[in-house]
Amino acid sequence: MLTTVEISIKTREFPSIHHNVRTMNLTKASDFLLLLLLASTSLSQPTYNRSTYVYKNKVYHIETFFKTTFYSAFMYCNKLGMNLLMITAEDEFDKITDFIKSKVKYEKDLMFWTAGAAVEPKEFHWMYTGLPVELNTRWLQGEPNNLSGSEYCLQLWMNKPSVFVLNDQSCTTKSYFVCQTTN
Ligand SMILES: [Ca+2]
Repeated sequence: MLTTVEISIKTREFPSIHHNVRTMNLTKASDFLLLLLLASTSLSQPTYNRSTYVYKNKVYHIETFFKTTFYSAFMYCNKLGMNLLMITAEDEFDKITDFIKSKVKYEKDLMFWTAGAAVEPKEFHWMYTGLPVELNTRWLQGEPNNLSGSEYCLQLWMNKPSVFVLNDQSCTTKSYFVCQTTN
């Protein structure tokens, strides 16, 4: 005897599950268990995870699982088919830092590498385009300072709770980083 199982699922969020449920006529308990497994597998794979942000025509990946140097962060983003972060507008700075603030807890020295590098001390350009970093109001007061003559890489720094600023930092310092889609 056939048993039809009706399960209410938001089709907009999980269209594949809905499709499978609607087309299955369950004949025995093993089929029902298979259905539950299918549902749990699909539910555990959302479209974007907590570290992904989309704004305008870019997708951003916020890496807070491990800290690394500017160089390794640069290569890691390339491995993902992405670039290290380039912020080219004031609204982009606000949006990406607001997203990070909504996802991470403040801690001392909470920093994120960007793709900014100094062609001369305190003169920052984006590595991928060669264009100058034009976020002059976003530097922490007194930065860039090229401390000890060794700060040639650009980072976002949450220097106090809910406040992000720019800072030049030694490229071998280990910190989190942000990748973005290439465009
Ligand atoms: Ca500095």
